[in-house]
Amino acid sequence: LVGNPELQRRRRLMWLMDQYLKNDVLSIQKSIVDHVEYTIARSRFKFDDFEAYKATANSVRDRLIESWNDNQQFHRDMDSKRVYYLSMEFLMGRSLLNSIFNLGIKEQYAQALSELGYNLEVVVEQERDAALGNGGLGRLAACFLDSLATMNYSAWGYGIRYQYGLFRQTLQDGFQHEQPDYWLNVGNPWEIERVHVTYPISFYGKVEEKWVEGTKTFTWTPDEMVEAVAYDNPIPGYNTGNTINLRLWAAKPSGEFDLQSFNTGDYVNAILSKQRAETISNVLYPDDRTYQGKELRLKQQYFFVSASLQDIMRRFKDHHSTFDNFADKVAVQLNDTHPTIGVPELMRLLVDVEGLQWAKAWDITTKVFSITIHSVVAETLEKWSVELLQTLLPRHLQIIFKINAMFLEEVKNKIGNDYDHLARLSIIEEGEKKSVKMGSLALVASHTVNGVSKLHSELLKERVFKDFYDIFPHKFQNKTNGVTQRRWLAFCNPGLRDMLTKWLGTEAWITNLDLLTGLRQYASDPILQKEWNLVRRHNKARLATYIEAISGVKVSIDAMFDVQVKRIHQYKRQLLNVLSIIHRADCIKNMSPAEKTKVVPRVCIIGGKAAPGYEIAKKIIKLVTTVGEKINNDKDIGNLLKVVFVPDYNVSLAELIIPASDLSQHISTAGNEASGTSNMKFTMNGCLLLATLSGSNIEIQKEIGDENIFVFGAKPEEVDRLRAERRQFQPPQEFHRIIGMIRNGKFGDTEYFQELCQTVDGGNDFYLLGNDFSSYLEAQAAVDEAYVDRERWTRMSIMSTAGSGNFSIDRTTCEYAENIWGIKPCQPTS
Ligand code: IMP
Ligand code: B1N
Repeated sequence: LVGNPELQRRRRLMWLMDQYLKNDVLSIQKSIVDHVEYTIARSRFKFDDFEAYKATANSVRDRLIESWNDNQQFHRDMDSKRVYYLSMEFLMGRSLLNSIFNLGIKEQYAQALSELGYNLEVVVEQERDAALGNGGLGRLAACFLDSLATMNYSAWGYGIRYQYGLFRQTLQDGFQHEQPDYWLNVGNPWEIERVHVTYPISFYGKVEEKWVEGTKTFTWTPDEMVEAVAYDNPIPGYNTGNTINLRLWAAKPSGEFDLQSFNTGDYVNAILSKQRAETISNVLYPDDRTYQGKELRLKQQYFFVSASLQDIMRRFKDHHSTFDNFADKVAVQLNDTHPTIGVPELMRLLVDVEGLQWAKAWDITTKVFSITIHSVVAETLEKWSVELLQTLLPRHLQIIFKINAMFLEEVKNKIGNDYDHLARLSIIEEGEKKSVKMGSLALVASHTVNGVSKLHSELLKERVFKDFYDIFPHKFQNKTNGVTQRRWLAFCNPGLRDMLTKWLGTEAWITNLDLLTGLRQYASDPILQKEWNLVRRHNKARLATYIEAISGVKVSIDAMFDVQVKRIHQYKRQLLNVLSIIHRADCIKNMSPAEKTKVVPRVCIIGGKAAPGYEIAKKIIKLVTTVGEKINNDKDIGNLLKVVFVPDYNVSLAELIIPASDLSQHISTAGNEASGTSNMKFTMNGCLLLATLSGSNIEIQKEIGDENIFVFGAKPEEVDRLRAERRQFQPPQEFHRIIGMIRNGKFGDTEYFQELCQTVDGGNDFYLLGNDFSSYLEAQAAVDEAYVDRERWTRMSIMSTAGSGNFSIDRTTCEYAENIWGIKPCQPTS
């Protein structure tokens, strides 16, 4: 041994790595102050709350890295099959509380900080949200990661490290203004930059065909090249060492083009032009659901998908010399059509770069990909013009044409030469401007496609992808969304968490949410009811304090907190909510003092962002704020009704609002919301739903029982007919009257609101506000009636929580793992 320096070195390394960081209070304190001094270079005698946050985060990061390293090594050794979740958006929110909670060291951190003179609750508030997503789709991706880690799957997320996340919303004079969210300005302790994990990503240029030894080969000579640099974000599972990875790519100028561009003699401009590379990962597109066909967006998609696939193949090749069992080790989930360019990219990498035969490569590709669709109508599915693809990704366009030709040849054998039918199936949309239908491309290449709620998955089969369903019925599945009960119950609602654990006699519900049904037997128990309401009042008080701080409006926690928070969209019908608020205010004003004593006081809370170019949505925000101003200052109404618009709704605000809500509204036109996920979060937290027959509302109703939810409005199967007949439909008098009030300037800005009012004029009313108005008001009356019966309301609230087990993302994840990905949980001890 003495003579063998290499063995000595290894011995020493083993000894040095022998111990993990300790998690007793003293060790944690030591690591926090060490980071104060050595990482952020402040003095341990003087650091503020923000610096305390940074030091704390860094000390948690050290612990995450330990389990991240172990976990990656374990799965490397096991050569386990992995799922790769490709998503343009990951709406992670904050990490500190999530991490220490999942690592099981929250109490120690709270005490450690407290003894140092800091308050954990204040410290966690210093963190900026990671808002790399628009709403439901991005938050779903984040919930998946939490669940995959918790349930010991081998999984990676791949996405883009946007410099600017979703814009911050401010209100000026009641109008939405957008501010850039430069979230990285203050540093991001949760990421690990991997300067050496980089891949070249090419754009533009031309393709040359050559015959080499009897086969045609293709050489793509690009005109632009950037580098994708990896940033790893460790995602800890709850109560397990399984810390998985979210790898986000940032664009950097590529070294490869130095020679060419720098020989021009124009050194400064050459540098400037290289800087443009970085714009690719600069900004998250703030539109959800509308597709715009912008070149930069396609560049972003190709950029992150190509980097991810190159990385996946590199990892596979570390262990395997051929691609024969690639599909046994790799599953790639496409989060909506956004990463679909991965299909021709994998084909290109396998055929052009790795030299596989087309047929072999196609066989692999179709075994690897599966896709989740989140849209409800074909019109919102992405299409890219052939012209743009030809310019930006010429080789991919060739591959897409070939995939299409082979596919159409195959279906011709089944359906014959019915050209209309073939045209509908074709991946290429013909017409004046040809385009590539990304949904169709993904469907042809994927072994499985799924919708996100039962109703939505049926709609995919019957409408959106009917032609594909007819020929590939076996590809279609449903996977109803879920949410993680760790973030959305256990740590955003600590009062309820402790109570659940006490009444169920176990904490196991944190990883097995079905156990909540155990609560049903106590739903009428006066002791539980009392404790339940105490917790709820405490949560409402927290929110009331926040509301007063941001808006100056004082709200009573005895009032019903009636909440609608989500992106502002016409189909989500915030306007319907506002109309009923105006109606309520008007009724109250016309009441006698005796009648007023019977009114259930309400605080109507509305929040959400409008896409910057979505004028109608912005007008809705202005209407809410104007109506709020008027009502809140009306002495005749007083505390019976308050209306608050909470600006900059984000994940952290959702964590404050959801546990404090009595009623929440999910009132999109029937069938128009693919699923919805905040409805699940509200239900889990004991908030009652006022809901239409849309998306997962239907499944929630089934789980918690008809008597515990307020459902109204048209049925999904009636919507087409009602739309077709809307010109003849006469909305109730009340509806006209309220619209008239807005039109006639009761809320000022007469001119500004005209266009908004027109959207619900008989012939225009696409989202059927007029049709559903009466039934909505009836449901609202039923809500009031239930609320005054405290015993009944509390029972309904308990039954909501008790029935929410099915909406744990863990259930969703298991279904994907078993029925789509073919992966099994696996961890060192099992
Ligand atoms: P839903 O559309 O109400 O089902 O919202 C889905 C989820 O997306 C919410 O529970 C939030 O976590 C998140 N979310 C929705 N809108 C926003 C937003 O404007 N900013 C950040 N997160 C949002
Ligand atoms: O995905 C959520 C669902 O719960 C919602 O019902 C659904 O509306 C949402 C383009 C989207 N659909 N489509 C998007 C987002 C960003 C973008 O650029 C489309 N988001 C949804 C989770 O399944």
